Amino acid sequence: MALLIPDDLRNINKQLQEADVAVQKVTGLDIKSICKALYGTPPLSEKVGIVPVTSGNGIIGSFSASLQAITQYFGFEGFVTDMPDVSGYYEAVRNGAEIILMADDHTFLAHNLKNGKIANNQPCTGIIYAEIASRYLKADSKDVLVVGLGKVGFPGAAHLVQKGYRVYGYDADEVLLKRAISNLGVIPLDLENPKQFSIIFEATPCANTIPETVLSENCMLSTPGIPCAISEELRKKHNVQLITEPLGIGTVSMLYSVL
Ligand code: NAI
Ligand code: 2YC
Ligand code: MG
Repeated sequence: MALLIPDDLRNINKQLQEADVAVQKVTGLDIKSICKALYGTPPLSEKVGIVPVTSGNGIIGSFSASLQAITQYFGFEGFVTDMPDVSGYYEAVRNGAEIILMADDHTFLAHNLKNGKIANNQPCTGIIYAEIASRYLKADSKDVLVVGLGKVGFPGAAHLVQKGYRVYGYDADEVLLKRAISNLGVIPLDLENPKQFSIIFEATPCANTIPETVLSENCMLSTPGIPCAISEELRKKHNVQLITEPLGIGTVSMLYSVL
């Protein structure tokens, strides 16, 4: 699993604000409204206990602090426990947490202790970035390209199929591409005769995964992928409307999904 590094999370509030402005520009809605459209109920400042976890590669500097900033930005009451791991979980519950947020190297979860609902960051991230992509006001058709059909990309592609989009897909892993074709009816992108798209959703841990040949002018690229899927030079050349952010958009999708 591709792990965040502290540098990805620098100025998380600024990154969140910039992403929110970009989402509003391309969809007409802010991130909170996208979440409300996706999941319904808005938050009532639920108490969110953020528990640092030391397993595996250990605590990522500013990960918990970033989660607290993210919960506050979206109207939740987040607090980070003093202790990590089991002691931290106990501390969170004892201090009135309604929702637990915690992550090891493989799973980042949100668990609502009141209603029992539980969410995983990977599908929640895929679904919200796909939803944002589907709401591009200047889309020229219902065609969308999905690059990366893994733990984030596949749920995102499934969401777009369910919304009635014609989903073209590509993944470097033949097995995962075949799975998306057979399970979702995704149309394999013909790299020999690529077509241009006004909506692109990318979820890979690699840079430069979007060939210039698929970019239409002013197209939208919605991508949680780190590093970014296109260079700043290519983005400017085709005036690509880029929606990307390292942690907050996926996290608020998790939180709304357990309300
Ligand atoms: P994954 O490993 O499950 O899926 C990535 C897929 O991309 C794989 O199937 C791989 O074959 C494919 N791929 C790699 N290079 C490619 C290329 N050049 N062209 C086409 N396909 C290529 O990873 P996962 O969990 O889906 O995460 C994807 C990315 O999203 C990672 O960078 C991860 O760090 C990031 N992420 C970001 C979040 C956010 O909130 N911004 C939240 C969760 C994950
Ligand atoms: O600081 C801590 O509590 C660490 N145990 C957190 C580990 C998070 C590992 N996951 C990731 O870095 C990525 C994020 C994009 C969210 C999902 N996976
Ligand atoms: Mg995000």
